[in-house]
Amino acid sequence: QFGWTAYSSFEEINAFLLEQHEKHPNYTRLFSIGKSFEGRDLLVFKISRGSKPKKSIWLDANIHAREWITSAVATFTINELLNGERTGWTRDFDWYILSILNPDGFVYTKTNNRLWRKTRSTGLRCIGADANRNFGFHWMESGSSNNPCSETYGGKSAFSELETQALRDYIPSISKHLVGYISLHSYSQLILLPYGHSNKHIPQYDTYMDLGHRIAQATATRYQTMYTTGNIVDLLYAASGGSMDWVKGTHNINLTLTFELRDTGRYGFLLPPTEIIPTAEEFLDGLEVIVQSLRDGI
Ligand code: 0X9
Ligand code: ZN
Repeated sequence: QFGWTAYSSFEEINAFLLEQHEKHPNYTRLFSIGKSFEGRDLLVFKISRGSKPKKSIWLDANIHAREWITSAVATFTINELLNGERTGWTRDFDWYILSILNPDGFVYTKTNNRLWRKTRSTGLRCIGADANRNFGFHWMESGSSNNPCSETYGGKSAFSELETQALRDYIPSISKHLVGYISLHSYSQLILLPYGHSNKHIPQYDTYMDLGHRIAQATATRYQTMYTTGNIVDLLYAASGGSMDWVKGTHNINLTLTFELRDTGRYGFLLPPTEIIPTAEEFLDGLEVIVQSLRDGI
């Protein structure tokens, strides 16, 4: 029985996605946008009611292998959109949810090394690239390493990884309708605005800071969990080649956000399973603010 009181395996998550598609066949699709280095499918769950394409929201998770809470929140979100309290959000938007962007790394964290971060592509010396440094927008400009053994290795070229190639090749086909792109990471409880390559604020910075503050207010209502909003470089460090930056920079999508979910370091990546549901619930409280703003056409 699939649920959110424990972390699920790759197979369990895929089975859940298939089961949900079969339960709601008329308005959901489950399809692969490519394969990982080790040949696993990159499965997108699409929710689209009615016959006409609507404004679309993209959500991805587990680009970093050890950030297990992110795919748990992604599947929880799918469940809420289909069977829960948030089905109304599918009236106005098409949803694209990629629960596990780095399946090879995710499986490796289950079998070998719980704290693995990168992909599992083989190089001469070390394995894997940081997929969130591998996107072709200001690639290798800052906060990336050219040492293949580093945790933030940008890869041998931009989009060297099959997993980032899949996004590069798929996103253009939906970008016309895409109004929101959200990437889930952990941990630190942050709502991050682009970009990671420079400390220069985007033109709409004030608008998005205001939105971020309203999201943070919403995520705090249920359990008083505090999220901080800001520019990546202001809150964290310079880091170029991230997925959000590429989506924003090359496709000019209106709203792009990166969430760093719970916690602030007590458990870090090893967030206890008892925190999955609260983390997901408060994320959805925040997502409601995003959905509302996109409805109003922020
Ligand atoms: O360093 C990262 O990739 C992210 N933090 S994490 O601890 N989850 O690894 C921050 C993402 C910064 N995002 C972009 N530069 N787009
Ligand atoms: Zn991450």
